[in-house]
Amino acid sequence: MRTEQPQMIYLKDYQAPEYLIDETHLTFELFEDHTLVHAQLVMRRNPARGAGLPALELDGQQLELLSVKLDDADLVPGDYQLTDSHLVLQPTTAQFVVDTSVKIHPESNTALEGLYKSGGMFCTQCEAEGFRKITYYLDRPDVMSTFTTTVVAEQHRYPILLSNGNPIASGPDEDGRHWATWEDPFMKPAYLFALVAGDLWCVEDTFTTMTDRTVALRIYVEPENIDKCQHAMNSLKKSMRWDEEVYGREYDLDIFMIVAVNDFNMGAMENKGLNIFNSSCVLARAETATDAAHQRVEAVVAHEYFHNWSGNRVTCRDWFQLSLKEGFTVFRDSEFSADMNSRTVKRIEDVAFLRTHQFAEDAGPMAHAVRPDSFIEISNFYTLTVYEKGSEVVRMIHTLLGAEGFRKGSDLYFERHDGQAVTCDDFIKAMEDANGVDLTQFKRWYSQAGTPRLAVSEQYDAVLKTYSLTFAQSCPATPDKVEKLPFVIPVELGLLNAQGAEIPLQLADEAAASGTTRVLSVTESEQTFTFVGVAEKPLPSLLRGFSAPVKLSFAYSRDQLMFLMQHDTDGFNRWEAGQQLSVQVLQELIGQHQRGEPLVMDQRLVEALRSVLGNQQLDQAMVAEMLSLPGEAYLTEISEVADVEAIHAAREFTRKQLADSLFDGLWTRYQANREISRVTPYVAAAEHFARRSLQNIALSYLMLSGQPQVLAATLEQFEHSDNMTERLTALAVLVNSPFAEDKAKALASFAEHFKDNPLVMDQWFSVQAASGLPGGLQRVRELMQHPAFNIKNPNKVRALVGAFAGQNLINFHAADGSGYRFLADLVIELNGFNPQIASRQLAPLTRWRKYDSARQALMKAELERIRNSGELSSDVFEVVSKSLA
Ligand code: B3K
Ligand code: ZN
Repeated sequence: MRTEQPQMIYLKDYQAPEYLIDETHLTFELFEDHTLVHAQLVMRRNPARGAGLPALELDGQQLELLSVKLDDADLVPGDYQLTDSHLVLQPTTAQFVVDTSVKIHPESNTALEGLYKSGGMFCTQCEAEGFRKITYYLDRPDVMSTFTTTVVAEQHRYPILLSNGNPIASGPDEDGRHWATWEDPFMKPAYLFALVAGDLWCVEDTFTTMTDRTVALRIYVEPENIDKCQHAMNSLKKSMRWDEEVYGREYDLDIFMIVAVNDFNMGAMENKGLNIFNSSCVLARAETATDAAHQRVEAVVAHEYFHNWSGNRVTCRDWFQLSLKEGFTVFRDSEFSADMNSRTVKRIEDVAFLRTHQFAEDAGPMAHAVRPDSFIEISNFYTLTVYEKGSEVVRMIHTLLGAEGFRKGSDLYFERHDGQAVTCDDFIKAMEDANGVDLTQFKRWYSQAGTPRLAVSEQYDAVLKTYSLTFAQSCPATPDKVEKLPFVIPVELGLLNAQGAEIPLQLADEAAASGTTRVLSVTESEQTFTFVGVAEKPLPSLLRGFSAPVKLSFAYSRDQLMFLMQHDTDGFNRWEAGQQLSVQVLQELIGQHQRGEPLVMDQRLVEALRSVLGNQQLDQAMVAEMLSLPGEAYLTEISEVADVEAIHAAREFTRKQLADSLFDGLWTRYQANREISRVTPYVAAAEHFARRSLQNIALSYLMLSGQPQVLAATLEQFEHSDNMTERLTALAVLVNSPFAEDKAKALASFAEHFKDNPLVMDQWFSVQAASGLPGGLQRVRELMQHPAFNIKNPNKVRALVGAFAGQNLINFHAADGSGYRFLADLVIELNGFNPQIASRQLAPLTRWRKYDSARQALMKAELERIRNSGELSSDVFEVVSKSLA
C-alpha cells in the first residue's frame, strides 16, 4: 500500500542502469513463520554509463533488512539509506560485491506476488516487479545475471526443492531440514527467477532435441492430481518439436519443469527452466476438464515454453516493450494451435475474442498503444492490447513478408540479440534487415492506440471492365492522442463472380493476371486500387483471415452476405459473412424492441443457417461456429449506446426462432453426434472437439424449444457422459432452462460428486454466475457463501464474480445499479489483499461510456466510491482515476 500519490513512469525517461549484476547467489531458509533470504550480488559499474560512481539504488519492498555488506565490510545504518522502496549504498570501486540478509513473510503474502504460499507449498511470481519483494536487487529486465540458488527447508513438509536451471547439489541439514542448490548459467533478469518448495509428485518424460540432446521433462503437482498431467506433457513435447521445426529453436537446459499451483494471479509464468502454472492451465483429463480446457492447456503450455526464446533468451529492455515478448509469443502459440487443430476455427475464435474484448479496451479509458508511452502500475499493462493486438501486429508482419521472409527475420532477431534485453524497434529492425524492407510507417501500430476503421467502397465500369476499391482509413481519438497518422493495413482479398468462382486478379499497373487472392497494402488515408479485365461486376471478399485488426465496413446486402457464406473460399470470411448477416438481423430486432414494436425476424438468417446445418461436407466445428450468434458483449461493443435489455431480448428472441425453425436439423445432428460419444471413449483431438462442439450448441438451442425429448436427452447426457465437455454443457443447459427441479437436482449431484476438485467447482460456479435468468445477483451472493468459494483464491473470484460481471450482462447491468454496487464492494475488499485481482475485476465498470445516462451515472458513482474508499493500491488507483478522468 502506498502512502503518497503513485507516479506516472514514462518511456521517454528510460536510461540504462548505472550498475550491472554479473552473478547472483541466493540462499533461502524457509520457515513456517518467516523466510530468510541471503543474497550475494557480484556487481560492476555499467561501462555504458561512464566512469563515475553514483549511488547504487537497490529496489526492495516489504523487506526487513537484517544485515548488509559491501565487499567485506559490514555496513551500519549511517552507511546506507533505507526507504519503503530502496536500499541506497555508495560503492567506492567499479567492481564490488553486495551481501544482504532480509526477513520476509511469504506465509502472509495474499497479493500472490514475490514469494508466497499456495496451500502447503512455497512458490514465486516475480514478473513484473515481484523480485523486489524477495530481496534488494536491481529489479529491471535490462539487468541480467546468472543465478545460483540454494533452498533450505524442513524435509518432511517440503521434500521437493526447486529453482531455475540445473540441480547441482543437495543434502541433509540439521533439525530434519534439507537443502538443494540450483544453477542457472543463462543470463536472465530477476523477473524470470523462480523457487518452489513443497510435497509434490511429478510425471516424468524426456525429449530428444534436434541436436540429439536428451532433456528431462517434469510436471510437478500435488499428489491427488498426478493423474491429470498427461495432456500437458504431450502438449509440451509437441511444442518443443514445433519450435524446432517452425522457428529452428532448440531447448537449452538439461531439464524443463512445470509446477501447478492453485493460487495464481494469471495463467502461467515462463520462469527459466521452471515454469509455474495456475493449475487450471496444466491439469486436464476427460472426466474433469472440458475440450476448451484441454485446448487452453495445450496453448498455455506452448506459450510459456515458446517464451524460452521469445522472452527469456531475448528479453525486454524495459516494461514498455512488453509486447516484444508477449505479442510475439501469442502469435507463436496461436500458430501452434492452428497447426495442431483446425486453423480456420482457431482464427475465428481469436478474432471473435479480439473484437469483443480488445476492441472494447481500445475504445475505453485504459486504451493504450501496443507499446505504451507511460504507466503508473505495470501490472495493469498485461492487457489484451499488449497480448492480442500485439500478436495481430506480428501477424501483419508475417502477412506482409510471407512465411519465409518472416522466418529470415526471426532467425536474425534471435541470432543478433541472444542474451540481450531489447526493444520492439530491434525486432522490427531484424525483420527489415533480413528482408530489405522499410517498416517505418508500419511501426505506427506500436505507437498509436485505438482501433482503425476501414471504410471500403466500390466502383465498376462495365465498358472499361475495371473494378475499383477505395479504402478510407481513420482512427478514433484515444486518451493519449487525438490525431492519428495513417497505418499500414494489409488487406487480403479476392473477387467472386456471379457463379461464386474466384476471378484471376490483375491490378491496373500489372502486365497479366496472377492468382485469385492478394494482399493489398493500404498506406494512405484514402487510396484506390483498380483491377482490370473484370468481365462482370464482382462481389469482393475483403480482409480475408482478418488480415488486419480493423473495423471494416462495406455496404453488403443481406443477399450478398448469404452468397459469401456459401461460396467464399476463405473459411474465415464465410463465417464472417454469417456474423455480419446476424448482426444486421439482430440490430433490426434491437430497433424494433426499442420502438416497442413486435419483433419480426428476417427469415433469410434462418434459411442461411438451415443450409449450414445441412451441409455434411463442412467441418463440424465450422458449423458450430456459424450457428453461434454474436455475443451480447460484442453487440454492446459495436453499439453507439448499448441498450442492455434490447440486446438481450433481440438475441434471445433470435435464438428461440432458430431453435423452433431448425429443430429437426439440430435434433438429427445432436443425436448422431451424441451417439458417437456414447460408443467411443473421449479423445482430445480436433475432429472430436468439432463433433462435440456441434452436439453441444445444438443441445443448447434444442432446449429452447421446451420439448420433453430434449429434457430427457439433456438428463441422459448429464448422467452418462464420460467427459466434462458433455456433462458441463448438459448442466449449463439445465441451469438456463425452466425445469427448476431437474436443475436443482443436477447442480446438487454435480457439486457432491466434484466437491474435492477445485477446478471443476470453478466451472460449477461459472455456469450459474453466467446464467441470464432473473435473480442473477442473488444467486451469486448465495454462491459466495458456499464452502467451496474462497475470495482469496483468484480462480474462484474469476469463476464467480468475473463470470457474472463479464458474461451475465443482463443481470450485471440491472437498472437499479445493484450489480455495480456489488462489484465495487468486491473491488474494495480485494484491494486490501490482492491489488492485481482487484484491478482486473474492475474492468467492466470502466466501460461506463457505452451505456445510457442513468447507467453511466450509477457506474461512475461506484467508481467514485472506490476512489474514496481509503488507501488504494497503485493498481486500482490507476484504473479508477483514468476511468474517471
Ligand atoms: N509473462 C507472464 C505474465 C506475467 C504477469 C505479471 N503480472 C505470463 C505470460 O504471458 O506468459
Ligand atoms: Zn506470455
